[in-house]
Amino acid sequence: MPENRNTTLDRSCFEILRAFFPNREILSCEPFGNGHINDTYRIRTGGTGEENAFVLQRINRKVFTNPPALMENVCAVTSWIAGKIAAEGGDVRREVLTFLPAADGRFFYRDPEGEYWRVSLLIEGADCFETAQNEDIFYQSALAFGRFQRQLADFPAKNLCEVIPGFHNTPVRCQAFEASVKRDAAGRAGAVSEEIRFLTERKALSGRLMQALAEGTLPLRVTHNDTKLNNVMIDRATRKALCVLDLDTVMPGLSATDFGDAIRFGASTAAEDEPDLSKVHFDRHLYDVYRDGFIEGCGGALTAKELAMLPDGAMVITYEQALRFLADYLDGDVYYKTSRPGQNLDRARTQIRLLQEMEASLKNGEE
Ligand code: GN1
Ligand code: MG
Repeated sequence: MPENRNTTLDRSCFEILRAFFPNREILSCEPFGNGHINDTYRIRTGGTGEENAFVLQRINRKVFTNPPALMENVCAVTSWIAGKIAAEGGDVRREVLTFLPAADGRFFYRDPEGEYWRVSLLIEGADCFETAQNEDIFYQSALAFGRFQRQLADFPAKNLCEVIPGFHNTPVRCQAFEASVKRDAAGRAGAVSEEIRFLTERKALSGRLMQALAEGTLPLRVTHNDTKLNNVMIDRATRKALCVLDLDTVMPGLSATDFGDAIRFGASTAAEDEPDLSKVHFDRHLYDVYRDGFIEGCGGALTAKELAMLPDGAMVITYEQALRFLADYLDGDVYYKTSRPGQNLDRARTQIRLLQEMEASLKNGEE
């Protein structure tokens, strides 16, 4: 292997790649994308096959404590989706992530330092967007996440491992928030009493989805849990959604939370950490655009109750995210990465503003 072909290629990368490509020449390995959790590289290899470009990722072990179980989830879901795409005559290599086995047949490689690595095919001729440059892109992301629900509607969700237990268990998030208020580890609670009051007054909202799940009126689904716009690849030529990315948080969950997280992030007129609240609004038109795309993508897979509870999903997840951001602010900024003081408080405030406007616009679930 010519280890001097590319200066960005470090030696340890070669060792890892050898586990996946024992017989291929590695031409380049460069940092790729702008994920906040995992380290990602683009690989180009020699070889006669048509596939010579790949994505190599190191799984963040601090966030994901059981990478083999995570990869079992991911591979079970991607192979299930691949089966659906093949049956419908789609392009399996571009419409779902394809992971490669290492030489030992497992879909990850554990290096001598105990780090976990995986390789997938690079989908070329497609882009991810950080913000909805126009509503068509947002609509396309809705179609993609809806389609994800449709393709997995008959997958036995219970077989998946709960990668992060209680991830969208809002009552549990609420308890954690109350504990953070009580602890007041960073001595900040006094200055944010208004925000604490707002969230405390809405405690009843936290149980709305989990209660429906417990009563059996909402079904357990396979959910993506990170349904942000930038986790969908859009085909450069057709401008249509191709493929859903970032499957690390795929777990059993509720369709309403996947819908709600996308709305919380995408149907806002400002960034999640915008300090000037006068710029932050819930964009009802974008909500409608996303809802229509999501329902179309689901292709009839959702029950009437799930459809009726989509607005609750938006409100509950926005509420939950406000709890999480404010709790982290009170804890002294220990979970979310911050690049400036007060960023978590700004984030909590944007979520509160969005929730207020959602309450007015969505009328507690009754549109
Ligand atoms: C985290 O790192 P990122 O942006 O993929 C968080 C999500 C939050 C989001 C808020 C594992 O996701 O739940 O919605 O920040 N992921 C985890 O921006 O906690
Ligand atoms: Mg993510």
